[in-house]
Amino acid sequence: MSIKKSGATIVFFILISVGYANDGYKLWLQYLPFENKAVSDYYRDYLENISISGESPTLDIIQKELIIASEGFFDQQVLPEFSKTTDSNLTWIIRSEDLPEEIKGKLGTKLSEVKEEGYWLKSYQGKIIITAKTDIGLLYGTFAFLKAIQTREKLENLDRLENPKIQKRLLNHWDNLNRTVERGYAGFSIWNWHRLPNHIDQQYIDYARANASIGINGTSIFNVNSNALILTPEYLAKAKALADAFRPYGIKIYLTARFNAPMILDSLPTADPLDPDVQIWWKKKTEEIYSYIPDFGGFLVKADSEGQPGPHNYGRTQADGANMLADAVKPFGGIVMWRAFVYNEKTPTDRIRQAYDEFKPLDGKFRDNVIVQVKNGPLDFQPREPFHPLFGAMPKTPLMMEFQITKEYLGQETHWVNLATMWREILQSDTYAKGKGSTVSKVIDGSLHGYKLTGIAGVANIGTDRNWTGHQTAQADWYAFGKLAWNPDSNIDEIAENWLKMTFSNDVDFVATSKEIMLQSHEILVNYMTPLGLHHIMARSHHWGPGPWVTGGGREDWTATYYHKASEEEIGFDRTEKGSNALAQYAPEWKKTWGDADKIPLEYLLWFHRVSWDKKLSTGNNLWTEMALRYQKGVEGARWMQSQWAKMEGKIDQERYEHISSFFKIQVSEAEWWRDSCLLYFQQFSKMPLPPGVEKPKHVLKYYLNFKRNFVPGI
Ligand code: GCW
Repeated sequence: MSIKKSGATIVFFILISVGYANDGYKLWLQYLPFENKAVSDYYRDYLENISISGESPTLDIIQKELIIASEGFFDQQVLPEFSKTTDSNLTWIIRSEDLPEEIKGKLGTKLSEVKEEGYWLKSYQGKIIITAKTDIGLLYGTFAFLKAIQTREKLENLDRLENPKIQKRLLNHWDNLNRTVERGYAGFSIWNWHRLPNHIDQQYIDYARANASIGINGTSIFNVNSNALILTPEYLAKAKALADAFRPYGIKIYLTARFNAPMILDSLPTADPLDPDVQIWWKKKTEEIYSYIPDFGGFLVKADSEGQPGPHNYGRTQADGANMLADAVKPFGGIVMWRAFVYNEKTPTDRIRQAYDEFKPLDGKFRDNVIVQVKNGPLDFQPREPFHPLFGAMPKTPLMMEFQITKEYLGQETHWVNLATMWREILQSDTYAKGKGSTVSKVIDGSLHGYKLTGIAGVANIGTDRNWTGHQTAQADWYAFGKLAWNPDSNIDEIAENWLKMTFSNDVDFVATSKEIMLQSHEILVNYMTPLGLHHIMARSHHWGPGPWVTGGGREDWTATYYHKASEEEIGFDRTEKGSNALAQYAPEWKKTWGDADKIPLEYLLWFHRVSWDKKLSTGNNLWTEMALRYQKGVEGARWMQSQWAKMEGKIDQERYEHISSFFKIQVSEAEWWRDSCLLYFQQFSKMPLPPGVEKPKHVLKYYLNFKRNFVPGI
């Protein structure tokens, strides 16, 4: 094979090994050998004959990626050769401005639709042209081309012009300087602070490759529960080393800012955002950061929440705090991502209403380089929540989405649950802000309110585990996050299917069966953890496993009983006007359905209503029976997933097959644990027997109440 680029001829001999054990390190960039000669011959033409026009570190990366891909695809020695574009090349990788005039003319005005990070894959007179305005666009286009091959698309008819719909597409790492990861379940932090800045681990490069392959263009490398040390020269030098390594992949570094850093690092008497000395301190600190990282993306801030300092400490608003930092980064083109996850430790009102109550009146009061980062739901990444009512309520303030890729509340990386299903539910929810069809996706891609700044963040699920994410299938959530960040209206069935093909195999049966598992998995998990709108009933602190009995302690809104309020008569949180009226934060259209206990979809029933145990539901069952049957259904669902997976043996490599099989043992037993303990606990209130079809719990309630596990990861 030959890949041609700018003159020089380089010859590589690369030995191919196929069929060896696969630990999953290569993620969806497996580039597995073609299944037969016909397929191999078909793609060989396009892969043998590639030209790359120009010179840059990013183009070098493209060249390397094509070599890696060819090594994987072809079970033979590879002989790449690089030279300038000639007519004989079948695949061209070329900036649009460098296209020959004749071709530019033929491609017409559509070429101008390709924006900064966009690309166009175009089959043209027997060639594939990968063109873009920028080298990063070419990198994205190359990954799209390789994906088309990995998923066995026909290339002759390719005509794919893509631009990202969201500008800032970030991972948020909750990684600490001691390398623990808050809510991380895949080992330790991949950032080896001790060895940085001099040692750039190969894993950083592979991290950047993986992210670039799905269009992620930013990363906040440090926990939002921040440590001011990250802003000191010692750590800035380390962050700079990462920024330098990531730059050619189109990835910018962002840092979390601890609000009282001026007091901690330089003994200022205050961190009041309106104090001129504090403002000067941040300006100087920002200048210093930019002297290390000239394209530093900006700050991510968690303030006035869960013990983090913030503007409240000085009687100031969230806008005062955000604007102070925004002014500091403004001259350098930086932004501030200010989190809306703000709630008071005294629980003055229903916790889920507090962010809206605080931020809504501030709409329009933020600088234009501030974007407010809002979690998908108003509580905290529960298995199911309605969308956050701030979406649609802040027309004058750009809002970005925060999803949690790491599965703090969804099985902590040992359960197979496809998060894209849950994310779609949120993204396609209608805010009705401008009438029907005002979906959350349109809020965050900026089209609904005309936001100038748009963004999305995913709390990373990445660690030092060989397969990066703990569960092999949790890689799918990282992948899907990137795809939905690029286009929040993407089809999640296709995302799942492509991920399976790229990661494991194109075998039709394998893809169909595994996709079905993925698409059902979220509803199954909701059933065995939090059916009917139950929420926050997990164990205290480490949040692993069930804990509907969690009560007392320092904070009411960190207990389970605060949320389910079970009594002998009823259960659920009344959020209608008779209760906390959090429902009023949504558009009136929602009041009609969600406000009525008889009309509300059962998925949200106990989120918004207190319901008596014997109330007859639309299914014909009373509440208790429905709850018990749903828990049972969840367990059966987990067993169904397990049995479907068992049929996949032999269709993929044995190592990953077995890895996933053994995780199913955990998932099924934990599903039973959730069912048994929650039903036994709630039965104390309902005082009704388990309906037929629901298995008898394995232990008595006392066993579950006393169950303790030491050293659960992630805290
Ligand atoms: O869900 C909670 C987590 C905290 C996290 C917090 C947040 C980083 O339990 O660990 O802190 O959310 O999002 O700030």
